[in-house]
Amino acid sequence: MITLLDYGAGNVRSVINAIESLGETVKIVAKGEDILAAEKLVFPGVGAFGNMMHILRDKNYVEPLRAYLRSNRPFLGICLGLQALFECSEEAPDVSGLGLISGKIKRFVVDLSVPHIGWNGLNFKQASRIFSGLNGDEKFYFVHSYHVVADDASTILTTTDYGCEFVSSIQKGNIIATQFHPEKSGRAGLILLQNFLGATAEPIRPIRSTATTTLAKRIITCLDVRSNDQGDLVVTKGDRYDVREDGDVRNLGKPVELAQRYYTEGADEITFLNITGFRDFPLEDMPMLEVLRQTSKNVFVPLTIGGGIRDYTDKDGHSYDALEVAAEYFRSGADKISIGSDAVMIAEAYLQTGRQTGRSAIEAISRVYGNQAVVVSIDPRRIYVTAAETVNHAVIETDIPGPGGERYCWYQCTIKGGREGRDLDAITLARVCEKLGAGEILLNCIDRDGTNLGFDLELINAVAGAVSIPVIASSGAGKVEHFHEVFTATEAESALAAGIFHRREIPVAEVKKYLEGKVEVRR
Ligand code: 1PR
Repeated sequence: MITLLDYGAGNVRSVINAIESLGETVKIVAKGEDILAAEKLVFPGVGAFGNMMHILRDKNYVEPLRAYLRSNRPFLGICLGLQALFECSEEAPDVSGLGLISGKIKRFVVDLSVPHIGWNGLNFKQASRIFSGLNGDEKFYFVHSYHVVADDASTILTTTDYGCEFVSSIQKGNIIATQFHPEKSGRAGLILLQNFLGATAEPIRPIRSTATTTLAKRIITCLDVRSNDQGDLVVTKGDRYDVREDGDVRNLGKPVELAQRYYTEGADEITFLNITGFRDFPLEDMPMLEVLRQTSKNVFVPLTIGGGIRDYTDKDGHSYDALEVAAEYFRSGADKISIGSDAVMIAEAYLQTGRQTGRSAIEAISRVYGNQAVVVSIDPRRIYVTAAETVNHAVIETDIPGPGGERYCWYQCTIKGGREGRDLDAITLARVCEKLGAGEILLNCIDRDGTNLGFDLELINAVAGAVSIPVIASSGAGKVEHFHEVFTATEAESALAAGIFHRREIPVAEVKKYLEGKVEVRR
């Protein structure tokens, strides 16, 4: 029996699912005594350090947790569950941590995107039983803006390189904690978890084949989901966002089955977009939540869900806010949520008043779940102009002239799945959303969606150059070379594709095989 400390923020479902998939049962802590009575305690922390410590104090978990840790019984902390063990964090300078291990949590100051999101390796500093069965070159999933600076080198189990060498796991007696998420790290993560859960693994110190670790470029598969005219929930695919063919919604498969297939084939992340979310309200659209619940049972890579995340009042006058919608998604197995139409409305309101209200979906969700949990999905289309000064938008000079030979264009934001264009450009939207707390940009492109013509490199360079958060390049992938192109000609951290994977034109593994040796990928 594993005892799991769930303090109510973030995706503990994945941790439970991963542990259960290894044949263990999980008991969730309901009161301080449950912590004291635990035989093995797992503490997955997601979100913001200050919020986590406040909740632990409010629930009177701090002293039982300290007592448990002092007793040297098996403990596995994950992400914030690692950071909580230290004295304090720059994320919330007035809030103290558990102080079990001497050291601090600092924000990344690096010339790279922050948060550090994705699959990175480990430099092994000591032997540990949790490494049994690893060859040393595996990658694990990280998502964080702050990292541990430990005073006592003897506690450091592994480090990882990301513009600097930071502590990625620690061990002190039976207390083990990782900055990365084993429950989201595919097979390697499950091996590590199994080693923690079992008692028999021999301590080993794997040897890496390279001197430093490198963050992999991620390959993301995207499932656009909606009900077809028969009422079945299907994965569909648009051609420049038009998902109908001969009057019917294209049906490319069942969401849970396809997600499972992509996990097995090596996708680094899976994104579900409820593309009619602007009409249907997600909390009334239970099938989508069920898709997440079912998928997260067997798929151990990060899951993002988007569509309909906004404040809403139903026909009976019941009001929900975006935070409640997001909370339901996280509880059902999502690691990140993606906001599309509402992000445009939020940015427009911000640009009009110049004030942050603190109440927008982006601010509210990132405050509770952390910036890394909030993706903003942008649906732009090109608008050609004859000269840069003709519009009050971020205009780029383009190598792909318009129909009238225009050499300039701007990228107009749209809402409601491209149905409505707004007086806002994608570059400004990305900048504002980063300021409000978004942790990642999913950059679609209506002109390229479903065309197989390749990613819009000009768009990606313009947006990636304007923000310091990671950008996911999306729309237009038609061959393996397009992935190489987007990773070498732009700063995109990851590339998302849909049609080529759904139609089995190119399997995920083939994309990775082509990229191997050219750009860093997770094998
Ligand atoms: O606005 O917050 O309710 O979110 C709705 C979400 O649904 C948005 O993220 C929006 O991008 C998405 N969406 C809405 N309508 C469509 C549509 O296609 N009619 N899909 C849609 C967007 C674009 C990508 C696609 C890539 C790769 N899909 O996600 O997967 O373009 O495709 P490709 O590799 O085949 O070219 P809200």
